[in-house]
Amino acid sequence: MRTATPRDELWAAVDEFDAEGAELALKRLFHGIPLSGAVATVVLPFLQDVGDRWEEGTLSVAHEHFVSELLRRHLVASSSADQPAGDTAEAAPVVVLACPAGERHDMVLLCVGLMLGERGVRVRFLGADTPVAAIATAARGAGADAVVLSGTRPTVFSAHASALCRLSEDLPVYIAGKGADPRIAEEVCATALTDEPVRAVATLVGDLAALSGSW
Ligand code: B12
Repeated sequence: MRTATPRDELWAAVDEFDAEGAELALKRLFHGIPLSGAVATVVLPFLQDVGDRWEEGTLSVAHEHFVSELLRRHLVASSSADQPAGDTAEAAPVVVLACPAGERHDMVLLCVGLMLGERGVRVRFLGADTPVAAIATAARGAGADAVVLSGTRPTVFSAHASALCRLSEDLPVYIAGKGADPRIAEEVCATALTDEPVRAVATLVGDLAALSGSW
């Protein structure tokens, strides 16, 4: 008989709404690996399971909400030590991440933000359902070097084409998620990132390093 893996333990705890058991399983899964490794090998595949079970109809709304919040809390807590400090911090580029108005799927964007933070980027995460005007205000206020937006539908971006084109006159705008592709990117004066989060982080870090020479 196959022994239960920590991922099986996590699912068993989630199925029973056992927050303490799920936390323990997450701690085991995250143990001894850097955050980006945990995101790539644990969190994204687990979110994929969530999506698959949702599509199969074997995951209730309550379970989905429970597991999303649990992962969010765990990820944020695990990342708090990773933000740069001191002189390094001042030279580090600033990136604003958000889902435009009407878009609530922000878990993968959160993962991307945490991986960027681990690479030394100063991340300003605005999360779900953020009006483009508010994103522009935050980008100006934070002195951002780039903005990354994610959306599951193309209309999430195209509905704000003129505002996004205005924003892109000031700084590079990237779009990502299932709603992003090169055609929509062109329409909204942005650059489409690959759908693969780890590779997208590498692209962003490369572009930011090229932009801010001192970093
Ligand atoms: C969890 C979930 C929710 C949660 C979101 C929690 C959160 N805070 O993120 C909640 C409950 C809020 C939600 C709400 C809704 N949802 Co929903 N949701 C899902 C679900 C089950 C999982 C999403 C997920 O995290 N998947 C796991 C990740 C790892 O995979 P992924 O999303 O495909 O992303 C991959 C790439 O696209 C990429 N990627 C994604 N984002 C980003 C960002 C960056 C920066 C980068 C680089 C890459 C990247 O990385 C991933 C790995 O390759 C999906 C079903 C599914 N199969 O995905 C539906 C799904 C996305 N939801 C859907 C719908 C319709 C809704 C609702 C409208 C339902 C309703 N009637 O109320 C609402 C409101 C949505 C809104 N206004 O935005 C549809 C979207 C269809 C569409 N394209 O229009 C889906 C596909 C379900 C379905 N088949 O109907 N949902």
